[in-house]
Amino acid sequence: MSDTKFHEEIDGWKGYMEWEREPQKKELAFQILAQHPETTHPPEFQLKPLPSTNPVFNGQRWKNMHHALGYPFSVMPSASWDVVNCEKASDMRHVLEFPYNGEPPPEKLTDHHITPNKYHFVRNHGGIPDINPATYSLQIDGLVNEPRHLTLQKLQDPGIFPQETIVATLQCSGNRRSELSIRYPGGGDELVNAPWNGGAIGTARWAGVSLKRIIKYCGGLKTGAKHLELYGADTYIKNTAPGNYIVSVPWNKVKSHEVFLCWAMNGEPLPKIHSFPLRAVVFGYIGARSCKWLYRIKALEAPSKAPVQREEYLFYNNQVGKHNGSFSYGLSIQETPVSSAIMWPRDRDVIMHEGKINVKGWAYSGGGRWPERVEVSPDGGFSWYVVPGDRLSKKHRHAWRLWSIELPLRAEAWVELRCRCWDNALNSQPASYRDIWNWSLHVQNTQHRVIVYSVNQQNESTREGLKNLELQDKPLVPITLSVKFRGPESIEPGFDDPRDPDD
Ligand SMILES: Nc1nc2c(c(=O)[nH]1)N[C@H]1C(S)=C(S)[C@@H](COP(=O)(O)O)O[C@H]1N2
Ligand SMILES: [Mo]
Repeated sequence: MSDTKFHEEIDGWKGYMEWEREPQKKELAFQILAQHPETTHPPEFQLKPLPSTNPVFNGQRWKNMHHALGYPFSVMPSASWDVVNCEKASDMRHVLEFPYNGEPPPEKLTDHHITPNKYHFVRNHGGIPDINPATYSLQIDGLVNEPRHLTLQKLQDPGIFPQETIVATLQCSGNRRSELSIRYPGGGDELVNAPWNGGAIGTARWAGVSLKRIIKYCGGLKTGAKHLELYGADTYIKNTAPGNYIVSVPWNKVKSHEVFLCWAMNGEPLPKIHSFPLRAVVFGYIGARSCKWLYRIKALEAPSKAPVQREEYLFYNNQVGKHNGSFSYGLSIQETPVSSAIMWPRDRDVIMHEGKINVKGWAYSGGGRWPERVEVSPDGGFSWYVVPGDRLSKKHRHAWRLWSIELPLRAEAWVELRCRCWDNALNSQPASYRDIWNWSLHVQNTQHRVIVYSVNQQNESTREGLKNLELQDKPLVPITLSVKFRGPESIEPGFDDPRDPDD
């Protein structure tokens, strides 16, 4: 390793590279990556249907970039994969192997009001830092009256900071993106790297301290400070330029005790992949603001100018794309709009039933609003059935509600099931995908559709037909399998006439 160009900053912090204070280092990395044209190869997925492999994508482009930089970056792809295999359930749907992105299988997601840690989705932009808690410290600087370094021990001292727990949902702004991208594709880094289904959402009981108290401990903010910039220790390589993962949150949000710094998730220390030993959790905002591997907080007058804050997570008007856009055309996405999704049944399922089917899903609204009503339609949105109150999980200010319903279903056909949520401010979800379409395919919250083939055994002919298939030992599923209709004996009198007009 004598030719190592990059050195980790702190002993015991594997995978932490400081870029923001080291412009020369940043320039060097940029030069190396620019000389490796293979690192800028187009991503694996554009307009084609997603492959059914797991991992769906392996992130070769990102791996190449890490290998090109040499140690310690070169070992991160495999180290990251080791952490995944150790901390996540084996049936996770690995959307991207590196940087790791994964979501649980849909039917597992709605099994628990509090998502088990091993099934909580993961959205990473880089490798997974491995930080020694004994040498952990959080720097607080910028426009605070008394800048400080706080050790984990200090942060966890209940004599200094009261500890709090809260049930809160995290959702990636790209959740449900794949429904949109298969109909109306868009651009943006995340489309190609995170084709999420409806599983980039999870709920945990977080334990930690309110960031407001920490800022107070630092003597409060100086006049003019309005935003807090959050620095993540991981390296995010954006278009061959490496940087730390940096976002910001408005002081207003912090002031109302809606930003916690957390060290525990469901009564356990944070898993490495979810940011051991400490992370920010910003309630009701898109997941992107909940900075992981947090090592620095800087008070600023204006929102962060770092690329993740200023150039990503922007909601453009329908007319804007890379051919005519600029970052200033986009609204910065903060609070997440009301959404819901059907997790069971699955799209294209064939369902045999007796006039009712069990439908299950989640509903969530950001900004401190909560699902007040969930409705499900068996007919593409003509009629809606209300999920009974006792089939909705508990209400929290900042968390989802899981729901289920015995949905009346008369049809003998392909039907489109839909769901929609009304939050407590009576916001609901748009019906049309184009209403929500935005260049980077964020916050896709249309009424969720699932298409199923309904086989209604309340109908006599259906019952008879199924019995007949059974006698012949022929399966109904897959319905594309060629099986003859019932034989000539099923032709009723009058029907063997020619069906042409007589004259
Ligand atoms: N340091 C850092 N923080 C980060 C990210 C990241 O890549 N690096 N990803 C963000 C995004 S986009 C989301 S959706 C959430 C995901 O949190 P989780 O992986 O713990 O579910 O973390 C956010 N915080
Ligand atoms: Mo995200």
